[in-house]
Amino acid sequence: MKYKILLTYLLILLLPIGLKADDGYRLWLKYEKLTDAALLEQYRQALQSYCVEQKSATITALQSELANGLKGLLGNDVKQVKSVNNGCLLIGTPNVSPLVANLNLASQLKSLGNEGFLIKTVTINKKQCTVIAANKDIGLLYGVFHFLKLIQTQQSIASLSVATAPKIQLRMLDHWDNLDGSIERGYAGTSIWNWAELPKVTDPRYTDYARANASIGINGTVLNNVNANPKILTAEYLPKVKVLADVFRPYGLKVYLSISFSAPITLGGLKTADPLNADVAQWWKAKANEIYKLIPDFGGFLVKANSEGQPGPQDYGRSHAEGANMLAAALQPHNGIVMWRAFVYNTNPAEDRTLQAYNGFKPLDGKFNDNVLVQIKNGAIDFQPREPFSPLFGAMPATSLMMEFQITQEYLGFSKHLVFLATLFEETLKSDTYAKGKGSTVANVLQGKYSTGKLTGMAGVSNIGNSRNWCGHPFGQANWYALGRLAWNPELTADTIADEWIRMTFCNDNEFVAPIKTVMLQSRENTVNYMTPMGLHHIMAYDTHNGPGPWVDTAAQPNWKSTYYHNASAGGIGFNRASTGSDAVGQYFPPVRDEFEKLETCPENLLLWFHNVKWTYTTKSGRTLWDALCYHYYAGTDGVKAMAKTWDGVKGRIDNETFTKVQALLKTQEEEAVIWRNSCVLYFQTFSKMPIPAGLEAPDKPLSYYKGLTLE
Ligand code: BDP
Repeated sequence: MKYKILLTYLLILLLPIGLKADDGYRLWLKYEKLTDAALLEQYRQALQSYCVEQKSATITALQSELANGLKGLLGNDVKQVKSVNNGCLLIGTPNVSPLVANLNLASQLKSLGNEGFLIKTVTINKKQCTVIAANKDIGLLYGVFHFLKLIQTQQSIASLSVATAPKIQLRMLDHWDNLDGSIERGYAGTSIWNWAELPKVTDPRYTDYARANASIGINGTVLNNVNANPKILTAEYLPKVKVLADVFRPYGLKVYLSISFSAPITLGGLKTADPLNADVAQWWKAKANEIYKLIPDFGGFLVKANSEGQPGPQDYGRSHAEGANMLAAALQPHNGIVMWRAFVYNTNPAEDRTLQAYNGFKPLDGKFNDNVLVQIKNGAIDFQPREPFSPLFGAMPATSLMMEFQITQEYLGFSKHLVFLATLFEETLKSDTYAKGKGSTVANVLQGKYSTGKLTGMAGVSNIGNSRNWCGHPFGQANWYALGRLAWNPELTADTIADEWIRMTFCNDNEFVAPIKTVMLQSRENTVNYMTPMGLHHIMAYDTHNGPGPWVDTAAQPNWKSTYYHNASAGGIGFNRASTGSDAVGQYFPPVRDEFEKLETCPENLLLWFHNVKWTYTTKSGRTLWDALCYHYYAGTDGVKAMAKTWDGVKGRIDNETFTKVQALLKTQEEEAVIWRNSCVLYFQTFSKMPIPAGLEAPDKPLSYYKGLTLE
């Protein structure tokens, strides 16, 4: 017995430092001391000192990040020096730092713009050093984060030659935060912006927010909900916004605001918000001047207009372009921009909702001012677990287009389900629009390769709240991380991103990294399977979107009903969007159009998005549609079970606090996946009248039970 107690004590003493309780606050910037002694020695040799010859707020931020990061990772202080010696990390821009200027990097820096950077192993006065060079200080900060990542992920820094620059200009987080602290579709607590305390009190969390964004290259933040409260533009709120902009500035993070199009009426007391009215234009000009006086580098406006009840130019018979251009003219003298959302659809059930954004915006191609971007959601409906890419990408070659992804999991299990969204993002980005022939992927469109528009952008609707670990689910952080990485380089793979994130967030132990990467990469397909397989969509609980609701048949507008989308009947299931139906396929270029058009060539994971299919239709697996659908639902729940089992298997490899939290969340996910599966299978069975295939576990409760359930 005594020995047992002694052994337990010994084991506790032997636990590596990395296993101490972790509340997730530090995100992927943990900087825990490396445990591999040999590697540690190599890094210490290569990093004996660092040298920075310039000063600015960004440089101060960079120095503090570097000093803290290296102290954490290496376990010792790395001293700052004035002249280089062996093992020195030199950081600077050639126009300010003489030591960097001597390295003649001009030709290599030329193509890297304001935000790119070089990291190279160099010899200076016969001393072996590493240089981080850039054209601007912000490039240096990005370079330092990249360099720290190399160490966090335990890569060799012995002979480096990194040159990278962002492929997309505007890399944005959109907060749907309301001024009362609530967050539309937010599941990680309330807003991190404490409007009541601002501008007097500045929460240190704002700096950590900026650090995290800079570490992944995000350079813009929209602070407030697209369903905008006009008050954000008042003299009461703008000084609060200014304080946030001041905190974020050294980190290269610009502030933007969502505006309400009718603000000239609600705030300005005008009788109209007609964009062609001179007083209205003048009101916005004066408002822009007022903002820029406080925030000289203010980014601009994000606008939801004539969508879901929001005011807009169409209220006055004007077009979206006329509305956007009027605002753009007010911002243009200050170099501000307008992000005008294409998420616009009406209540008319006769016109397929998926057609409407394209039909409304394509005719406006070429009509927007140079400082306007049209912001398009990844799919034509609304952030579903799987949608085909929006046909608008590729359809507006004379307009600057930007992507809007949703990081917060409105339709994917909130912060209760582990769903790594990088695979969803990657699937969209890799989709080929064929706008300019083969290879015209959405990623290429977003890089502006085929456009005469001048701006490029990618935004993610944030999943951040004031919960201690920022995103609620510990794996929710990975989706914030993924958005930043893909906005910097939309050609990255989900695999690479998962690998980096796991190593930085948890550990480099391969017995952990490999299985958990598999979990992450399979997680989204599991969710598609237990929620909306084979192209089903928008069949979740009404309004809350929490849990299944395929039976939802009454709603404030017809195209909010589940039955509108799945069309299940004795004859089959799915939305006919082929040329015999709504002809949504006609919005795509051939050969995509032809592929979607025909039942035989339509990808089965989008089958019911484009077709109404008989229950007895033979799918590629040889199964009837009904059987195939059932198998997908069961594969989804089996997949979650497998994820939970894998997680159980890594116990002891990370801290217990995070381990038990994720374990409990996976349990909830498993339960909710079964609820999704049973609800959908039982409900659709009332139409197919076919048995659940033999060997699949029968639902334990009747449909009426599931219809009465409300998920927490
Ligand atoms: C939907 C959300 C709604 C948003 C809207 C939007 O349900 O809360 O306001 O999108 O993007 O996904 O404007």
